[in-house]
Amino acid sequence: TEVAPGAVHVPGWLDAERRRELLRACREWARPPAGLRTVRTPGGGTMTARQVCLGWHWYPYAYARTVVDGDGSPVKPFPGWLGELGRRAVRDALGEPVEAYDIALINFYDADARMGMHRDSDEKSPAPVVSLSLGDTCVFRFGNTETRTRPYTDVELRSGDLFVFGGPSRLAYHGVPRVQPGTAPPELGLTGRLNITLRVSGR
Ligand code: MD3
Ligand code: FE
Repeated sequence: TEVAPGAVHVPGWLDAERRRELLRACREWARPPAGLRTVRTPGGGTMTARQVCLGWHWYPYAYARTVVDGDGSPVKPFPGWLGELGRRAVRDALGEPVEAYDIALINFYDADARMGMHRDSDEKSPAPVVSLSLGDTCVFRFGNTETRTRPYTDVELRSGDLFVFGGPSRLAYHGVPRVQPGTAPPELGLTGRLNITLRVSGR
């Protein structure tokens, strides 16, 4: 479903085996060193979703090769198989080829976590962002390129969903106003929500 130009939602895109594989991998990546951390913004705020990065380390508002705002370790490598999954996602959703992905940001949301309206503009490539969701359903708010306010469209993202943001949607404001606790499919064995975004650094 095209939610806006270049923004395509593909519910249930990940098959059951892929969901289990991705969750197992996320649990590995969450472990220290360079594991899951709480992100603090320069204004003194704290992000409620905790994060781990692969390939390039994101911190507000730049990329580095080490966990400059955490334990200082080198960022974990970005695996080739994850990049191939991202390229297949873009081919399926948009029907166009894409450069090689080299960044993954993995956000873990517990029942109370949310993400305020923001734009992702720290990457130097216009390549589409690939988003994969696991666990609890969330309300995802997809806005416009001008303001963090209305007009926006609220979409539920469920376990196994793919969302691709390319073209004019690449720089749209977006956020996660809430998670719906206890909505994860029980067979996955995940409490909370995981979101994996794949990006091209352009470096
Ligand atoms: C639209 N993550 O990691 S996924 C983020 O569910 C982020 O964890 C949310 O926003 C999450 O930056 C939303 C959907 C998403 C991700 C990246 C985008 C939408 C996007 C980049 C550009 C435009
Ligand atoms: Fe974002």
